[in-house]
Amino acid sequence: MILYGVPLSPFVRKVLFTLYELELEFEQRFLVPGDTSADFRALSPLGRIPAFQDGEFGISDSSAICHYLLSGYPSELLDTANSERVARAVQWDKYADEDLAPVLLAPLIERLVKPVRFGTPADEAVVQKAMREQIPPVFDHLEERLQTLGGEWLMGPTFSYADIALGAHMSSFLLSSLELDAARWPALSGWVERLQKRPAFQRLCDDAQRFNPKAV
Ligand SMILES: N[C@@H](CCC(=O)N[C@@H](CS)C(=O)NCC(=O)O)C(=O)O
Repeated sequence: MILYGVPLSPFVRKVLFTLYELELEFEQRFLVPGDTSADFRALSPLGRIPAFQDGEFGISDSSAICHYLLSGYPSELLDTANSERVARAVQWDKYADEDLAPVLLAPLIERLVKPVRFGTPADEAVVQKAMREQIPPVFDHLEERLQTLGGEWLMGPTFSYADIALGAHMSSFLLSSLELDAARWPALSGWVERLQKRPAFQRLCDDAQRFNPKAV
């Protein structure tokens, strides 16, 4: 199996999280969005990362890749024969990509991508604006959902693919060295603490923090 992309991308980290939780062997080919190599463009015509190859089969899009892995390697992460659980996991996955990821993008670019990849400093005004205006409504919603669900994890007492999908994007918040206000968001803070204890999660955070830009 080959994973194309760099761990600075939260979408690449979603696939890394799944691969690490499933304990699968794979090779990583580091390339950035827009790379023009023919093998990558055959998998990702729009030049987006991540892309993935497994033997004859290849595909791009983090969710598509993860569902391929979840179906091919049965685990406790998702019972792919249970239509209700699959639908719920897809709902969380889409929420994470469409609502959480966009509000964490600016801090991620300023605090991680700029210093790690380009060696340039963060524009702190951009980070503070996101913290003040864009992030709180999304965290308020997550807090309300987690309190209503009342469990340890998003889909019950067991860690699941839903936690991977949301957790991969939440790692952007932590990698941007932002502080989660536990008084305002206690359930969300508890969930993040549980997430941080998972070796697979620690590993993908290390991958992003220690990423060597010369590898591209
Ligand atoms: N829906 C895609 C989104 C992937 C994506 O937007 N990746 C970014 C990097 S974080 C990218 O390649 N952007 C370049 C572009 O959109 O042209 C997925 O889940 O993989």
